[in-house]
Order: sequence, then C-alpha cells, then structure tokens
Amino acid sequence: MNGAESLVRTLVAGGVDVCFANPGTSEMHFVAALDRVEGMRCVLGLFEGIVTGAADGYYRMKGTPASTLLHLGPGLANGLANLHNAKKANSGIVNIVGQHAVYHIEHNAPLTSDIEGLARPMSQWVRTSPSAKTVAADGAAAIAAASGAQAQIATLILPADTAWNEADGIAQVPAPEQRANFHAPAVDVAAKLAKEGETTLLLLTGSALTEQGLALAEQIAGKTGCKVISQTYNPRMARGQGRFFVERVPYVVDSALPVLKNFKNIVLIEANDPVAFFAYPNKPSVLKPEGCNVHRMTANGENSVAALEALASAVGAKPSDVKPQKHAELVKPTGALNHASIAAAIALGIPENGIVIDESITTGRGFFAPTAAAKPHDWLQNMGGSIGFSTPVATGAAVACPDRKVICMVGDGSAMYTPQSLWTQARENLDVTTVVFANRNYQILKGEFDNVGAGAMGSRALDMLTLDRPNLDWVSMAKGMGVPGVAVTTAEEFSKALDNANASQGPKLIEVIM
Ligand SMILES: Cc1ncc(C[n+]2csc(CCOP(=O)(O)OP(=O)(O)O)c2C)c(N)n1
Repeated sequence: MNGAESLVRTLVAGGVDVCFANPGTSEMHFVAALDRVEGMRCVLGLFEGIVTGAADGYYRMKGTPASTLLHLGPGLANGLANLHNAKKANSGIVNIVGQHAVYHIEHNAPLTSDIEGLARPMSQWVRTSPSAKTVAADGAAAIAAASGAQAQIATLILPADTAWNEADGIAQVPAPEQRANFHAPAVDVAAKLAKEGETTLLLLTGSALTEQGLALAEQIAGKTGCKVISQTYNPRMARGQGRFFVERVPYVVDSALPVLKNFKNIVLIEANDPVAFFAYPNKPSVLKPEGCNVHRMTANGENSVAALEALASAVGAKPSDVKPQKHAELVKPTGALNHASIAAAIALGIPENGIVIDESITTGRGFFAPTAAAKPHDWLQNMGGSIGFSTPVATGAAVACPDRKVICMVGDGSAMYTPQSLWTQARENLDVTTVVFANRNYQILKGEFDNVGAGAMGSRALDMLTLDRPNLDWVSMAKGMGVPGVAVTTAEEFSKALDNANASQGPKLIEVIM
C-alpha cells in the first residue's frame, strides 16, 4: 500500500468518507487510491471555493468533518475565502493540500510556493507530512483536530512522494476531545442576572440555537422577563413553527444601538461581544451601551444546552413558563416582487425540515420575522463576511443531508463568485433550489458608500456598484451547468416556482428579477 492509499483508508476508517476535491498532478496517487478503496464519496468541484465551502456546509449539517483535496499553493489560495468563512463558523475540515515531491521543492518549479504560510491564517492546525510512513498517522491526527468539541480547520500537506512511496498501513484516529461541559459558577452569575429581568440580555449562538437550547432559553425568558436575542450571523439556527423565535442583533449600526441600549447586563452564550461589522466615521465599534456589563456563560466548544438546563433550574423556569409568541401570518403574496412579497413567498416555500442557506444580503434583511411561522427548518448564515459562501455551503449541506431539501437564497452579486456549485449539484443530483435575487446591483454597497461618508456618487463610482451592461442571464447559466431554471417577475410566479421546486427532487434555479 502506498502513502496515498494509507491516507484514504485512514480517512474512511476514521469516519471521513466524503472528499470534496479539485486535484492536479501532485494529487494523482490520492485520486488513484479512490479506485482501490471502498467507502469514500468523492465530489468534484470546478473551483476550490466550491470545495472548501462545501466542506463547511457538510460539517454544519453533519457535525463531523469531510475532507478536501486541493492542488498546491494556488489551489489552496483559491479555496481560502471559504476556509475563512468556515473557520469563523467553527467548522471542522480535514483540508488536504498536495505538494511537490520533497526533493523537487528546491528546484522552484512554477507551482512551488509556501503552502504552510498560505494555510496558517485560515487553519488552526497545519502539518506537512514528511514521509509515506507518516502520512496515515498525520491523517489520523488531522481527523482528530477537525473533530470533537473544538473542531478546527486542519490542513494536511501531502508531498507527492509521500503519496507514491510505500507506507506501513493505516492509522487509528485518536479520540477527539469531548465537548467540555460548562462552568457552574458562570451559570450562577447568569442566574442572578437573568432574575433582574428585562435589563438582562441572553445573547445566543452555536449550540444554544438548537431546538433544545432555544426551548430552554424560552422558558428562562418566560420565567424571569430577561430578553433573548441571537448574534447577527449564526452558523445554524433551528427555526419555524413550534420553535422559540428570537430576533438577531441588526447588521446596521443605527438599528443595533437602540435594540441594545437598555441592557445593563449581557450574558454571552457562545456569542461574541456585539460589535459593528465595519468601522464607520463617528459611529461606535462596540454596540453595547456604556456601563453595560458583559458576562460569558459558555464559550464555543462548551455544552450550552447543559448550561441552559442548569440556568433554567437555577431560576426555577419550567415549560409552563413559556409565553406564547405571535408570528406573522403566512399569506400567499400577489402582485409585484418586493422585499415583503418575496419574504411571504419564501415563508410558504420553506418545506418541512428544509435547510435554508442565507446569502440574501439586502433582499433578505427583513426575512426573519415573516418566516417565523414557516415549517420547521434550519437556517445557516455566512460567519466570515466573504461572499460566494452560500452556493458551495448549500452543495455540502445537500451531500450531508440527502433526505432534506436545501433552499439557497443568494444575491446575484454574491452568486457570481461561486456559480460552479450548480454544476456539482447537477452532477451529484443534489436537492438544492437556488433562488437568485437579481437586483443587478451591489445594493448593499450603495448604502455603505453613504454610511462611510464617501460623499456624492458620480457615474464612475456608480459603475462599480451596478451589475448591468450586460445583465446576467441566470437561467441560461444554470442550463449550461445542467440545472433547470426559471425567471420570475411577479409574486405569483415566484410562489409557483417554489411549489414546483418542492414538488420534485434535484437541483433547480429560480431567478427573481427585481
Ligand atoms: C470576497 C468579498 N469580496 C467583496 C466583498 C464586498 N461585498 C460585500 S456585499 C457585496 C455585494 C453583494 O451583492 P449582492 O449579492 O448582489 O447583494 P445585494 O447587496 O445586491 O443585496 C460585495 C461586493 C465581500 N464581502 N467579500
């Protein structure tokens, strides 16, 4: 068995049985090993941002890592933006990058580069395997680093000769770290603060946004009167009928400040201290009001559900303390497409147990409240702000959950970063409906131009923020990649297109012309 085969066998034995790949010459022995080893599903992405984003979506839905296969420094570099997003989402990925044979590196061939240097900012764990004898053990260590409570981006660099030379066999994966429990004294402090009622905010993300975590937060809020809000962006949130609806801290600074202004205490449950996405002249970076105390109850990797159970018990909260919530009614929209009618159609179009990937940018800013009473679903957001995240993440989520429908909502500007996802969805027959909001603008940046005080917009500046000349034709692009598409211009047409998409399995695209 050569090194590549020892690695693939170690991956499969260690539970990493999906590999999102875009290989080159230095990875050919890994590719060859796929033919000899049963049990590895290999999914080709036609750009590395698809590969790394898909691995992020896979982890968020499955809770265990997939592997990638990337081609030297440039392949890794193409995938870095979505690795950045995945790292911010605390996703685990076994990120495998090919390298020249060790003896070839000194010759400075065209593809030679500092791969470790490129990997480090977007990986918490980086190792170059020194020989075919060590590849299996290094692969096992990468799996352990990408799994468990503190899942990481683990980049394993695989020189070509370590792949083709003779190996010793496969390696056992060390037991990953278990999710740490929580600190009881931190819960005691949170209990004291929660009892102060509406001047205390529980700020949630991570495992606190599971159905179970939210149900406990709802009981605590019902009993004590404290408020519960989620971070602006969250890796995954359980939402829809029967689940506790929580608002998010608004993205826009001027909207976030009034939401937070009356809190004397913020209890962080995996969440970060609320800060503005960007700095703006004469606006604060820190969004909490002056004098507000921040207390951390749990950090990423800790068991927030167990901590919320302890908090509920400390304040005496029970299921009967839950206060009923009134949600926006679901009504089929008619007439023109606008943010409200689009939201109403989406709310009815989310299928039972659906997975929603949200990169809707300005079109979707108001989607949360109107979709509160949609069928139960999970909602995934971009944690790192690098656009081009959603269609790859949708691809990986669909691979992870073949029995759930994925709805990917994406602005046309964002969708143009990683449109190749559609080809992978067609090839793998993934159940993804991509909804592109074709406003033919970088709409958000028009607002940001004002917000940073850039002055009056002239025609050359405007040209940098518009996507016209020519207009993008999403239905044709989808067709070219094997995905059937339809363009809609009214609310009725949009609802019908969503119903049609839900009526059958497989990838589809809806271009919402705004
Ligand atoms: C990798 C990367 N490049 C550029 C940006 C800056 N940026 C943020 S939003 C945006 C445009 C988004 O346009 P679209 O998806 O059409 O949504 P809209 O603003 O029109 O709602 C750009 C270019 C970014 N966030 N990430």
